[in-house]
Amino acid sequence: MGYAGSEFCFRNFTSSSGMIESPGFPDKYPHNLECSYMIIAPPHMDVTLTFLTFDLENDPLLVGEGDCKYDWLDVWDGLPQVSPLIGRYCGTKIPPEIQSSSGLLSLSFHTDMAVAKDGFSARYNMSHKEVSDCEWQITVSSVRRGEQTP
Ligand SMILES: [Ca+2]
Repeated sequence: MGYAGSEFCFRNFTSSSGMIESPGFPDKYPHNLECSYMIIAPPHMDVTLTFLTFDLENDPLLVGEGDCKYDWLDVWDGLPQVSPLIGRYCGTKIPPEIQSSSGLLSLSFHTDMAVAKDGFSARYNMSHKEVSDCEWQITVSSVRRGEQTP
């Protein structure tokens, strides 16, 4: 079909919210895909990804979660292949809500040469990082008179 390498298959998302769908969604996705999507938040922002629909070719011999053999969606907490893998998903079970810790989420969508399903759609949102402990700012107000008198 020629999706590979097209704008449908490699895309960066930088607006504050948006939708990511498999190529051709809601129709069946093409075979032999190696798609890559990156959601890139500005500094001090994080990304939350929420799946709305999910239907990828199932692996009937699936032993454990993440053992998908045919079609799968990988979600990385950062750059693809090099950052921690949050999960590998296939079948019809909708993945849990996913949050980045680095302001960057990557999705790798792989399909093999046979059996296509409807694919996936997900919504992402960027939000300000929650203030972490190391960013506490301590201010000491002046000691009230009267409390120090003996
Ligand atoms: Ca397939």
